[in-house]
Amino acid sequence: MLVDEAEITVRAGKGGDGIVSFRHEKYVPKGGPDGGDGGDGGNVVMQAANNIHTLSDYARIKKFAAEDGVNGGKQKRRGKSGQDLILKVPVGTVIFDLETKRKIADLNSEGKKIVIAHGGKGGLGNVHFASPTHQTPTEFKPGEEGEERKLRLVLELIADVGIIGLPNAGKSTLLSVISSARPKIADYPFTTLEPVLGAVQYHDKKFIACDIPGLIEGASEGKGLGHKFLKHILRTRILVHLIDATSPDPQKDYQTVRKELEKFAPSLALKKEIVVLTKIDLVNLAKDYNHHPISKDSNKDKTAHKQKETPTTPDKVGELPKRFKYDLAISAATNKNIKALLDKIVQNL
Ligand SMILES: Nc1nc2c(ncn2[C@@H]2O[C@H](COP(=O)(O)OP(=O)(O)OP(=O)(O)O)[C@@H](O)[C@H]2O)c(=O)[nH]1
Ligand SMILES: [Mg+2]
Repeated sequence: MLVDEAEITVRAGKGGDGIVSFRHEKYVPKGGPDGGDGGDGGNVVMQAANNIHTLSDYARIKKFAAEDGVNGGKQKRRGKSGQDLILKVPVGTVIFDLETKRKIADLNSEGKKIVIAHGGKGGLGNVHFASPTHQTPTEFKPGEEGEERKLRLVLELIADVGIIGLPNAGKSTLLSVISSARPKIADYPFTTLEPVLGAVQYHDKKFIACDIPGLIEGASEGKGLGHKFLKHILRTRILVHLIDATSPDPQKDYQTVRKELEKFAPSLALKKEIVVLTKIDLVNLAKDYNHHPISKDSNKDKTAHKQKETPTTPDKVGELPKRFKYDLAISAATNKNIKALLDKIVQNL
């Protein structure tokens, strides 16, 4: 399961205490102060790493602490500093302070890191408190406590293209056709239970597409599965909105999903969208449907237009919707217009 949220507590190391000590050397019975300083406590650092894919490590263990600094020693020896604790998280992890709800960091690229809790400073040994009039100081400073924070981690996957649509629209099938990803595909709704990323190589362009579980009315408020995963398309640059061409009401299907996008996050609704009718191998291609190409002069639109003249065959289940506006009509089953779709995606990236 893709664990994409976790709540954890992190504690940085406490600084070591400074100590009180006096020199005891042969023939120097009353040596001066020589109590050393404590070492600093270790920081807690969070770092994005490509080889970590989920937050599952943080769902099981909830508390993480960096090493404390060691107390100072005699002969002005400074205690060893505590080691930093480096917590590796998937690229795309957003860190929030659980108490203030404020966003602390967005670890959106490989290697990006942040000190999330600072180690306490080591305390001063009594050697620092000596003066000509105060030669046997017994003062020292204890080490400072390390910072402790409660955090909420949210993974927002990094993808360029989000594939969205109602359950069973054919999203996973499309991803499996354009990338090497092999998401589960089946003829029933909610086959996909968690987002799947696929790397697409098309000519010299490379991009990441994300297939999310189907969206239904109320998804943004928690119905179905989609809402949990809408966050994973927040970072995409383009949405490919799939509409099942065999649907009795494509316009309604389209609006249902659009409404959920708008409710979930206005930024989602503002993203570029390519509206794609799919499964057109299953329908007759009506001559008078309202086709709205994005650009009139590109090749794929010619291909799309050609389709309108495809002769009807007896086993088709219905006709293409007449008044529904879309950019492209494809079939992931026969590969019809898949290249045209990839061209359109690449143009818009
Ligand atoms: N004939 C035909 N069938 C398709 C096409 N695309 C998808 N299908 C079929 O439609 C059904 C649903 O496909 P999926 O890719 O699982 O749909 P999905 O949108 O990922 O569904 P959820 O994950 O449940 O939301 C499967 O039986 C697919 O084989 C297509 O272009 N033509
Ligand atoms: Mg699916």
